[in-house]
Parts: sequence; C-alpha cells; structure tokens
Amino acid sequence: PKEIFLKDYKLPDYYFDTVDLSFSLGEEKAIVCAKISVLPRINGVAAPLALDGIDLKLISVKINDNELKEGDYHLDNRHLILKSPPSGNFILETVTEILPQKNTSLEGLYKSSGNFCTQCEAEGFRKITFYQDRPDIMAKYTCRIEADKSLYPVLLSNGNLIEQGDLEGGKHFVLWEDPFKKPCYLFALVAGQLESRDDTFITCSGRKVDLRIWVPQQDLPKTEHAMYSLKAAMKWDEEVFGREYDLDLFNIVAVPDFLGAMENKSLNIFNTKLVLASPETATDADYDAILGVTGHEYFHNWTGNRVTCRDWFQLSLKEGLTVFRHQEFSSDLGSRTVKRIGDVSKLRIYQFPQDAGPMAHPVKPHSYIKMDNFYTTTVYEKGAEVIRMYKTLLGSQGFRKGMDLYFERHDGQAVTCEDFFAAMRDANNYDFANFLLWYSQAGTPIVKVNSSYNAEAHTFSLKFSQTVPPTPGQPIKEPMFIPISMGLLDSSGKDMPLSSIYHDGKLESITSGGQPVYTTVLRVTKGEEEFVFNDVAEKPIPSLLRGYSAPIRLHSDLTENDLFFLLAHDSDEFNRWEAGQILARKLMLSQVVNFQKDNKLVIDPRFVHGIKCILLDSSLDKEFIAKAITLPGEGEIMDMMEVADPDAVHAVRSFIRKQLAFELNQEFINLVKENRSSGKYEFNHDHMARRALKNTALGYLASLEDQEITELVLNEYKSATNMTDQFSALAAIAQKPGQPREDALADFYNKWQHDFLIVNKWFALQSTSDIPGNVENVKKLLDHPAFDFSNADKVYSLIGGFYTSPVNFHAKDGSGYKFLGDLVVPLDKLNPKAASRMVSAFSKWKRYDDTRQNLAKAQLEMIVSTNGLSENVYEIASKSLA
Ligand code: B3K
Ligand code: ZN
Repeated sequence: PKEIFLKDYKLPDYYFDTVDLSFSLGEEKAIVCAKISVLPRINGVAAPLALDGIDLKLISVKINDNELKEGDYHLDNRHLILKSPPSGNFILETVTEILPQKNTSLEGLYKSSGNFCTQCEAEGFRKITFYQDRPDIMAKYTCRIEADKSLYPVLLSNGNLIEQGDLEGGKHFVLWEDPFKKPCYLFALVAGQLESRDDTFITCSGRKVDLRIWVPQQDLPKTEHAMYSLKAAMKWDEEVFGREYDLDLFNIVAVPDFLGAMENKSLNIFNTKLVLASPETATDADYDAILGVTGHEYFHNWTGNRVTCRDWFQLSLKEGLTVFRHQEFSSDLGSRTVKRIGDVSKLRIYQFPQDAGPMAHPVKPHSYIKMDNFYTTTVYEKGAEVIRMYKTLLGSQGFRKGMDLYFERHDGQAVTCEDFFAAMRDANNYDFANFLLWYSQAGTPIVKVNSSYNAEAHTFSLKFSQTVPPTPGQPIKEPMFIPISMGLLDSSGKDMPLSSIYHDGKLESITSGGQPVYTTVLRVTKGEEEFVFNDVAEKPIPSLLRGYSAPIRLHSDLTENDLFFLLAHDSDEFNRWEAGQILARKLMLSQVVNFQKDNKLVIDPRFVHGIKCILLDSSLDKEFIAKAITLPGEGEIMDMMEVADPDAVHAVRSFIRKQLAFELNQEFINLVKENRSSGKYEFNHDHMARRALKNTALGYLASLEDQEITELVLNEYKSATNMTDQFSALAAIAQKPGQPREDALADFYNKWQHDFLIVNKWFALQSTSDIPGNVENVKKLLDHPAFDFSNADKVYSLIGGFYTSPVNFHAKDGSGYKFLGDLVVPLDKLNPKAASRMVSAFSKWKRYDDTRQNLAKAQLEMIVSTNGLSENVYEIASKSLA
C-alpha cells in the first residue's frame, strides 16, 4: 500500500472545464459516458494525463472525436493514462461499464434496497468513470440518466432538471444541469421508486426554493421533522452567517445502506435513520441527530461546496468548520450549555483517546494510506474546537467578519486551512501568534495552573505551564496558543470585576468600554507563563477554561472544597458541570485504587450531598441536571490511569451509581413521578429536558435490587407513549441479567420487528450491555433472523456496539478480542470502511496489562497477516502495531 503525503502536493497538469455525463442504468450493468473538456494548466505543455479508475471496464476512449488505440494509453487496475494528449484544449470522451449491483463497498454507484445511489467522497467517483479524482478539479456538470420507467420512476442528480422524456422500450430519461462548478466528490445520482414530501422556503432575498425529501411512499409521514430541520437550517444560515441558498431546488434522499449523510450539491443523500422520525419510533437523541445532521449537510453548501478543499489533507477546512456551524445551530435551537456539555463529552470520549494512541494525527494530517480512515473525530470534532477558538479570540462580530472575508476571497475555489486562517487574521488585523500549530501538531495539550493570592497587594496570580505529549512521528512539540476563558468568584459565589492584568512585563487593561468585565480570555502561548490580576479585593476562586475554551487537559490546583463551591455557584454553567465531573473523576480514581487493593469501596458524603443539591435545585435546567448527575464514562477514567483496568473501573462506576440510587432513592422516585410525559410528544427543549431527567433518574433507580423499583420501571416501560420513554425504560430494565430483562427484550422485539431502525436499536442495546459474559449473547444474536452481516448498520449496531462495553470487550480471557478479530476479516471482503472502523477498537491495546496486550496484539497480527486485506484495514492494523 502506498502512503500519500501532504508535502508532495502538486498542482494538476490539466483542469476540467465542463463534464457531461450520461448513464444508462440496467439490471446487470450500467454504461457511463463521460465527455470532458480538458484545459492544460500551462498551455503548450503536453504532459501525460493520468485518470483514476477502479473496478471500471473501459469500452472506448476518444480525444477530439478520434478513438485512441491501445498504444496511445496505459490501463491498469487503478489508472487510465493518456500518454501524449494534444497540447491545447481538447475534448476527452470515455465509455465505461460498471456493475452497481455487485458493489457492496457503499461508494461509487451502487444499489440499496432496489434503488441506485452514489457516494463519491472521498475517492469514490473513480468507481464511476475515469477522472482526475481530486477536489481541486472543479468543473460544471450535466448528467443525463436513462432507465426503466416503472422500476425507476424518479431520476435525480445535482442542479436543475432541464429536460425529460419517454423513450422506447418502457424507458425514460432526464437531463440535469448544475450551474455551479464542483469537485467530483459532490456528484450524485439517485434512481428509484421514491415519493417526496414537498415544501418551499422563501430566502432572505425573496427567492422561492422547492424542498423535497425523498423516501419510500410508506415513510412519508415520518419526514416532518427532517423538513422542519432543513427549513430551520436554511433560515439560521441566513440570520447568523448571511448565507443564502443558491439554487431553486434542494433534495434530500433517504437510503437504508449509507454511511452517515452526504452533502452532494443540491442532492443530499442520508442514511434512513437520519431522516425518519415519529414520536412512536424515534428517540429524542434521534430527533436531535436529524436536526444536527440535516443542518450539517445543508451548511456544507457554503462551507465545503461553494468553497471546497484543495486536497484531502485539508478535510477539516470543511468538516471542522461545518461541525462548528451545526453545533452552533443546535445550540441556538436548544440549550447552549447542554449542547456544549454533550460536545465536550464526545470530544473526551472519542477524540482524546485517538490523540493519545497510535492513530494520533493532526487536524490537518501529514499523510494517509486510505483517506477514508481520516474522517476522524480529530478532523471533525477537534477541528470544530479549533474554529471555536477563533471565535473565542475574535468575538462573535470579529469571527463573522473573518467568515465574510473567507467567502469573499474564496467562493468557487478549492483552498487550504491556511487560507481560512488568513481570512480570520486579515479581517481582524489580529495577532494569532503560533495558532497554526493547532493544525499541524497532534496530541492533547496538558496545561497545569497554579494560583496564589497576595492579600496585601490585592493581587491574584495564575501560573500556567503546558506540554504537548509526543505522538507518532512527532516526538517533540512546541508550546501552543491556548485561549483560557476565565473569571474569579468571591466568597459569596459572585463573579468579581476584572480590571487589569500584569503579564509579560506589561500592565494590560481588560475593561470593556470603561466598565470592568467578569469573564476574560487569557492568551497562553508559552511553555510557562504568569498572569497577575490587580485590584482583587479578596482571595478568589478561579473559574478556568469557561465554556471549555480550548481542547486541552487542564490540571488546576483547585481543592475539592473549591470544586464543590464552583459546582454550587459558578455563573458559567458549563463550569458547574465541569466541577462536578472533576470531583466525580477524583472519586472514581480513588475508589479504583481501593478496588485494586481489595479494600471496601466508599463514597464521599460530600459528593452525595453535591449531587443532591443539584437534583433539588429547581432553578436549574432539567437537562442540565440530567447531565450533571451523570458520572464520567468508564473510558474517560481508564484514560487517566497508568495501566487501564476495565474491571476495576466498571466495578467502581457501578458501585457509585448504586450508592447514589440508594442514598437519593426518594429524590429519584420523585423526579420520575414529577417528570412523566403528559400529553402529546413535542420536540422542544422543555419537553426533552423533562424526559432526560426522568429517564436518567430511572436508570439510577433500576440499578438497585428492589422489587418495588422493578415494578416501577416495568410500569414506565409499559405505559410509555413515545420511543424515548419506552426505550429508556427498556435500557433501565436491561442493566441487570434476569427474567424481567429477557421478557422485556422479547416484548420489545415482538412489538417492533417490522421496523428495521428500531430493531437496530434493539441489537445495539444488547451488544453494548455490560452484563457479565455478554460476548455469548452477542454471538447468538449474529444468528438472529433480523441480523444481516451484509448490512453495515446492523454490523455497527451489533458488532460495533459490542466493543463499547469495556468489561466485555476487554474480558481477561480474550473472548471479546477473538470475537471481533474473527469477524473483521470476512467483513473486510464486503465493506472495508466498516471493517477498518471495527479494527480501531484494538488500537489502544498498549494501554492495558500484559495479558490483555498479548491477546489483543495476537488479533492484530492475525489481521495484518491476512491475504488480500484492504488498504483501509491494513492502515489501521499496521499503525496500531507499530
Ligand atoms: N462529507 C461526508 C463524509 C463522507 C465520508 C466519506 N468516507 C459527510 C459529512 O461530513 O458531512
Ligand atoms: Zn461534513
């Protein structure tokens, strides 16, 4: 396998101006004709033209109407190379044959439940026709599609429909024209039996845009929320970023076999689960995901499509930015704090471990073997944190100015992360120091802070020191530019006014319009650095990294008392939650030590009291309470240990949950009773917050061995009137092995077996379970009639779910590792992208004890030595072993 490096980037020798595609879709094969007008980048230089192509059968190739003979080109299983094209502009025409029905890779053109669809990002277009498959080739496309009219009444592609008609033999055709230049990864085609929910959106300049969401006819009633989400996103982008939609039609198509969702120009394609929702069948989390993803794909129209990436190393240019945009969108439509807590948790659970493991890479990677492996939480979520830091430093208005300049400069271009940086800098004339290191240095910075108060001088000092841990290929790191948003609390818990700071030999005023501020942003840029606040009337308690202003690990010298104080008083709600999490982590780690020493586990009464105060604080948002009483995940605790011990961490977390449930029993019961759903399901923050709190309380209660509680939980399950409540109650019951669990799971399956999306949830609930010896249950489920190894979503639900339970995946007898290892190889034959995702579960193997290390390593070695492995799996497995 060949590694591709950012430093080797070269401008293309040829550009493509217009691309006219023509598809004839048959039941065995499809014929693709491509007519491309080619322009040499430098006139008169006739370099060979290399076109990418995989799994294509070349029928003919013509230049300026002359058919090429075999000696004129070179053809292998990855390329078609035209040896000596004419020296000026020319027309290239190819005819190829492809087999969509045999394509199981979920990229290129393939069939999903009877319909044709495409997925071209990152490098799938080369499975459709011979092309320079790279994003800096931007061209104007037309697309003609011809197919049987009764089997494929709906034929869609990008842009506007400009012609259609019937043909002989029961066929019909359409012709689409996309007026915007685009890279080929944004090309899309859909053909099938679909119906649309239609709506319209009037843009800020008064244009009418037709909106259509395409699904099988019986699913139309479940598309209301997706349409709501789309319209909300269109309006939000106008209001917040001044971005108007640019065509008269916007289509979304739902297909069952699809990885996530894709922002193809005016023809977004989504996995069905990200489109369909009804109160009876979808949970609040599903509703939220639909809102976020619909927004995300829509926002790509400007950040990704109008301005795209020069090369795939720049992926975060569009993904980090678009994740940031969809996070903001969801925040504005729901609760900002709760959304921020969710996003930060996600970063800690998924991105931090990646940044500390063998696959650690910068937000802008330096190299890849298979680009698909770099659609990572680092590029997406850490990339979004980088964008958020621009906003934290520049303020909302400065950030908006930077965005406006970015669009003004680069509309219609394929650009780099540095171009984005330059727009932010130039629009604000801001000194960003070494901020660009966030794109090139991998690893989560560790920042230590020590504070001291001088009672005589009324000054308060914060001393920061930072290190960035070594990562593969980057043993030595430079200090980074870390924005620390912070405030100081007085002894009554109020924010103190901040007026000036002594820093770097200078006194800086930090007032705003002559008024003192209560939150400020410190620019920490050196390995060691001190900031001294003046006029601090009493010894303050600092609230640091408010809103999580940088993606770092912060170690402060705050005492437990300070943290309890912040938990109770901080005006920054995010930091109230954070204080509770830090306390919980400390408690869990201390009990892990107890567990390992065979000592009795104990819970600090102050912690129980802190949780109780939160539970009873009626001034707090209910979803915030639900988050604040949820303990950090097991993975997060294991990440903080020298040697990860899944058994100890699981025992401790279960113990604390149970102890809280026991000591706060009545409070939890009250919360369940007070927050039961009444009336119709509504997707709004208040209703969702009530459900979240009630169901979190129910989860705690169900950890107890108590007949009455079991009755209560069963009753919640039976009386539920929406999927959120029903599924939460089922999950609560399923925590413990036993007859009630078996019965409830069987009942749920019987109710919902006709709905594959719900059956997938049912699989996932069981596969992710922590019940002892769960590997055997999951193995049995592989033979369940509803399971299908060739369906990626079922694989993710059942097999992918399994390794999210540390106790079971890391079982000391190696059963979990073997289970996964045995499945990766056959899966790779069907779907390399899915298989490589599964292999990532092994990548943290060095974090465990010797026994586990040997067992996991043996699986990785077995995988790497398999013949005919995909590049996708090879890259992850070999890098994990390195
Ligand atoms: N841009 C797509 C990702 C495609 C993944 C290809 N392996 C979805 C998104 O981030 O919006
Ligand atoms: Zn995206």
